[in-house]
Amino acid sequence: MSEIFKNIPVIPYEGPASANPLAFKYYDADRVIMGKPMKEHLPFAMAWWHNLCAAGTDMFGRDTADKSFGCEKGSMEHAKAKVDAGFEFMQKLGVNYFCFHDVDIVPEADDIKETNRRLDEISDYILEKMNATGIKCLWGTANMFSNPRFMNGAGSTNSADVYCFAAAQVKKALDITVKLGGKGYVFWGGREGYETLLNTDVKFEQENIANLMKMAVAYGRSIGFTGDFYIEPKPKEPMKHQYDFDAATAIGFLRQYGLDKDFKMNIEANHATLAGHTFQHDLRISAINGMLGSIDANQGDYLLGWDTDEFPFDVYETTMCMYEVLKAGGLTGGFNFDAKNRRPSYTVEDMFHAYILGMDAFALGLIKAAKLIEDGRIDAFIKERYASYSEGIGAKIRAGETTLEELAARAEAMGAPALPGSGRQEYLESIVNSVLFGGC
Ligand code: XUL
Ligand code: CO
Repeated sequence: MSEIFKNIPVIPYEGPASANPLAFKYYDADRVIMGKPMKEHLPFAMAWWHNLCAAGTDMFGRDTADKSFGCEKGSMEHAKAKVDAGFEFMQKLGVNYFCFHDVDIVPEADDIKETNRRLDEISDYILEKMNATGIKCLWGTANMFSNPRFMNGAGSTNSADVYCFAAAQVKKALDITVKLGGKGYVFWGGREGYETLLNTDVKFEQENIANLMKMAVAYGRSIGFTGDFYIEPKPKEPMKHQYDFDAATAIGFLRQYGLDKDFKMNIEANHATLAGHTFQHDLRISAINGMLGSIDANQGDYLLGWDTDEFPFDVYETTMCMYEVLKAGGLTGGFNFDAKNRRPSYTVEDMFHAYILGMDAFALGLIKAAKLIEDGRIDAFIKERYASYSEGIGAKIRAGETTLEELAARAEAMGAPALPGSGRQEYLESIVNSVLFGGC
């Protein structure tokens, strides 16, 4: 097999002073941060769909990039060329994982039996490459949103026949994920929602989604899948309202239907911001519920109200992300670049620049988050902020040993409380800036 990205070398680490566009400035795989090498803190994954399939088509224009890899698109030869390209790409960057949808790795046929045959064939080929390179599968998923049959959803569809097709796709995607040793299996409910409540039975649809997930857990465990199932919350787009709105909503849903032991969250930065949260918020909500599983690493655009899937660039965001990840003791999953080049960045070099940007942005975030934690002032401030609960009546409240009458009597005896301590937001933000930029 000949080299595909001929003008691109293996990407070296050259340090912050380097001006080489094809070198890492901050991602130094073996550098130890808080007792662990960067590559273990940051198990990066390539998203098959954006990197090897998407070529720049948007609502107003066609492809700008050539992702044919010298083959006819839609053929099995092309599917195999994508495998070759993907593995060469990951090896050159030192990316050790990939994520895929069923229809990213093969062209979908009209007959599901033929699609499944193609999946068997391509997964044999992927497995060969995995064994030869040591690259692993982070997670797999089924695309249950592109085919017109899923216009009203997959688990939430009004058609029992379409529901069977959703089940068939989940079953096969699980087979392939297990065959490739995937650590996780994702449900992103792209069309699991509604356009109008006038035609929608929300309770009915949510029960059906939960049942599909229960069957997936039962089947996955029966074929030896020991990893985590993930919900990837997103509030809207393509549907007006999606049921997995954000981490809090998805966690409530999982608990309601008894799925919380098998599922965790796959938090995507741009989905959290679409829900009106920060990325950090959804990570924190997942972490405090013991459900921070994996991350779709990207960012949105503050000027645009949709899912732009940009490569992570904002180091404040990656720092606060890594702060949450370090505090949570790491991820069981990894960091999947669910991100695409901007449409005018259509060359092979751009594909590599994008991953270098993303990996460096997360490496910087990791370095700075570790410094914030080691600095200790933020933790100390938070501890002090709640100090009134560490003794006396506060400690009694925390222990759940008070009654409303007792507290009301205390309030009356006090007359008026002292104002709570200052939140000191500006002071805390200046600590973040001095940790981020202190060395200049
Ligand atoms: C779409 C999205 C998906 C999921 C997998 O917004 O994030 O690509 O990550 O289906
Ligand atoms: Co995603």
